[in-house]
Amino acid sequence: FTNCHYRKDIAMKAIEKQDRAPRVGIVMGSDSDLPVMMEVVSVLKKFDVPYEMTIASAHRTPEKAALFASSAREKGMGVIIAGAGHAAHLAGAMAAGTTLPIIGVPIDSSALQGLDALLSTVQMPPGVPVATVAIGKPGAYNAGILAVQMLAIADAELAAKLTAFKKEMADKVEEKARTLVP
Ligand code: RP5
Repeated sequence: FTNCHYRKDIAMKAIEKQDRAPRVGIVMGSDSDLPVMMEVVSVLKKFDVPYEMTIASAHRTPEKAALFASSAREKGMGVIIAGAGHAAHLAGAMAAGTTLPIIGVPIDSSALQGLDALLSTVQMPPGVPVATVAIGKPGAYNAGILAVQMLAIADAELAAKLTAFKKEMADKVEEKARTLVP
């Protein structure tokens, strides 16, 4: 990580030691992506899903990125979430190196405010898909939910938590509707 204490503090919270095998891999191109990718961490913590998070760049540290992808399945991961900005090739690099599903988060770190990253992430060639979510924090949050939904296909306990989560959301909407429209 850089010497920026703010980022380091966030990273330390995310990289707290976990005693369970990771079920989700989280990778991002730079430490500057951390404030966005922490949205993923907040979702995985809410659902109590263990994860492994790292910084690896498709362009700056390609070997590290390739190793993260190729070793993910044997570590126990069921899905990888990759976030990157600018000409964002990290999610595609993950998809090239594993048969696990990949969720791509386009990060709004460039002058084009993430539109470049969105197109780079979503426009994968046939046969190598990346499930691409929205730009920035809302996308990272949804990437976390989507990862939990993928794991819940074969996990009844997680599926029950998702049902409760959906009810919670619906209740909040109803509560607001009752307040505004008596
Ligand atoms: C991308 O370039 C990273 O994912 C990040 O969003 C962007 C800027 O990186 P830094 O210059 O902040 O390290 O590769």
